[in-house]
Amino acid sequence: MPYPFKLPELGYSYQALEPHIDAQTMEIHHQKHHGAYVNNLNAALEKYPYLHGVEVEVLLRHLAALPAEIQAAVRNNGGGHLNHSLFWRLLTPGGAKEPVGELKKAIDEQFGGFQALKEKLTQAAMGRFGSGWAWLVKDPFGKLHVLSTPNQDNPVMEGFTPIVGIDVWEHAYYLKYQNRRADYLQAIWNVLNWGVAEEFFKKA
Ligand code: MN3
Repeated sequence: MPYPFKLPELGYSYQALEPHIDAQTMEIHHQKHHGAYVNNLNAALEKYPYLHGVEVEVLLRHLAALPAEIQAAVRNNGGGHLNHSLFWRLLTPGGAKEPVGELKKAIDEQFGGFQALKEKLTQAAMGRFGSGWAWLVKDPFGKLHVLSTPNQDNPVMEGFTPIVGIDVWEHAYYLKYQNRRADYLQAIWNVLNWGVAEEFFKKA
């Protein structure tokens, strides 16, 4: 959905991911952090009606073509909006707790199994200095990659399609885990919905 962008409903309660991700973190993360990205993105685009029909993925793929004065705002807030919209979907309660279907097959073939993928994703997430994201992505030629991005950059900016994204900004875990990013990353596997990841993989 293009401009005006709206904060999507989670589709589940803020408590739903307890005890792995606490309700207060979810509420602040969704309403305040994601809410601010949406408001700031809309504010940046307000003066540019010719961009009002454009989806956020397309804006992010073509940042260099945007008016110079809004490139940074669209990168940070458009990225923030897209990243979190994907993240809430991937955390939807229920679903498979490990890879299924076509995605499982690709992970087994390309990484040697789920355990090996988990280790790679955890490494990418631990290795991201400061704020950013760890990702499982698909390239345009059908291959999977694990990578990390700084700040709110999304892999679509580099031509990849996101399959799984893990938010490693401190706001995603600090209230419950404080500085212990590793503990948050251990807990995240309990709440990732691999059925949704499989949908993203098949659409890519
Ligand atoms: Mn976040």
